[in-house]
Amino acid sequence: MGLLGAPKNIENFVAGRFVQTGKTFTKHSPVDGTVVGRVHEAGQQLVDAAVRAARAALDGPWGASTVPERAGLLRRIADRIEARFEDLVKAEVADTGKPLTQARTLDVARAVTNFRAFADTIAAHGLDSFITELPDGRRALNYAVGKPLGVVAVIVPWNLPLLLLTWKVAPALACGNAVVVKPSEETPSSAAVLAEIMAEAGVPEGVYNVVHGFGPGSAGEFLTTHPGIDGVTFTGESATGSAIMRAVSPRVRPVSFELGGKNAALVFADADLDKAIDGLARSTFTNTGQVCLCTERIYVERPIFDDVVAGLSAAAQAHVPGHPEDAKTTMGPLISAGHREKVQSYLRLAEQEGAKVVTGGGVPLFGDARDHGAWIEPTLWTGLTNSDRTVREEVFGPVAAIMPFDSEEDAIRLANDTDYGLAAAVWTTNLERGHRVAQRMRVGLSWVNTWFLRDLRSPFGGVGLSGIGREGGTHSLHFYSQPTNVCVHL
Ligand code: NAD
Ligand code: 6OH
Repeated sequence: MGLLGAPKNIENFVAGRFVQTGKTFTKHSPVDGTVVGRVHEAGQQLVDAAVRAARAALDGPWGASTVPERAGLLRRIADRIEARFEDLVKAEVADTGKPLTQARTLDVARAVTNFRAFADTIAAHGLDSFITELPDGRRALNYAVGKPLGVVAVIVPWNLPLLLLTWKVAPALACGNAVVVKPSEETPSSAAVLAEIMAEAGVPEGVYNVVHGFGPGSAGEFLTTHPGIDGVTFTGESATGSAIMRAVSPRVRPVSFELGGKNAALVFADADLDKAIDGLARSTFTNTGQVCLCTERIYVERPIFDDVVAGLSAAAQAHVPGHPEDAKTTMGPLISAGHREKVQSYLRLAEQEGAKVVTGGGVPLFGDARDHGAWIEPTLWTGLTNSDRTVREEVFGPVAAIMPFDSEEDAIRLANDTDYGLAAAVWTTNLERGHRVAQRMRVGLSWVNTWFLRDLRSPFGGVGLSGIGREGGTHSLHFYSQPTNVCVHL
């Protein structure tokens, strides 16, 4: 028996129908290693069928759909997600082991918001028009018409599976595209439940397709190398982004990449210490540190260094690892045994690099079935510097290195000394400093005295190894639609 029910058959969804294949792989729960489901892996032919179904949908009535029709459809999808809320929560929790409370308040709640937010965005969106007046007296009216990008490949990771999938599918459908989604092999379930919801909401067949599988030699590669796709929107590791870029480069397709991070927090001596520690605890440990926005580098002004280390380590120790259904649980496992191997390799590396382990550093033992899961202790290090690999490479777990700084310039230099550039958080009660430092962060998103407070209209994305492009609000519309300019002589 799986964590939240009997193991499921997790099928592909192509042209409005669920499709089994001859080849399955097994998805295990990271809570206790039990089997969650058997996933039907899509081969080249099924991926091809999905891309063709998407193209056929664009060539049919969906291609002529109006903005009000699509905004209405997105709202119906949001309503149906609310109606099937607990099914999605169960799917997400079965795959990830995250606490039920988090799946309810963050993951599935955001899926609803994503569809409503992009219904509002598309309904309110107008493109520029202007009169051209040339020196020779000619005049013309220029206006742009938004067309869908076309067949969009949506490739998403396992950390916030439904949240990140809907963050891309909602604007893609708002703009009139048809999508072929490739969920992570670690989290196939919620995309399959969403397929049922799409059908219930009246999404035309072929507009939302799901193909399951892995990256190289599997559905991910078949999709990104398929000549029928018009663009790829991808969230995942930077190295995978690089591989996808190579895959689409022969046909010069646009990409939108939300990639890895090694995000910094800067804590100034004038910060409200309780609020800062509370915020740092959230930014380091939320979702077991598996959020692209999580903090893994914490720079603290020297006079308050010991206080921050003590406060944050108390917060780490207060975490309750446990069963997702237990209301007392505050931290779930890592996504898989394989990912825990990676995180543990950094726990070993940190010690080789001379880190002092302030708290954590090991694997919790439960004395029950959970010892077959992928659990890890929240871990904090001191004694590391920016030249250590542990401080330069993304771990993607509930870990952070805490390091001192002596001046504002010093803090900015240390925070910006990274190949990544997704997010930063500045903790200070000095208003001018907050703005000044936040603006100098080489990142896509800076927070002042908060973290992961997201307005879906704001631009989201990174610089450097953290990605290409921005999504969010009208920024998403720029990727998922292609303006056609019309110039009319007057
Ligand atoms: P991943 O790159 O291993 O996998 C992501 C997706 O890509 C999966 O669906 C996978 O099957 C697929 N994939 C892998 N290789 C592929 C290939 N060659 N061609 C096509 N598809 C391929 O990432 P992950 O381990 O699932 O997720 C964790 C990573 O995601 C971390 O690096 C994290 O920082 C990043 N992430 C970034 C953001 C962001 O918004 N910047 C958000 C969440 C996660
Ligand atoms: C990455 O792991 C989290 C991304 C969050 C969002 O894209 C969002 O919508 O807030």
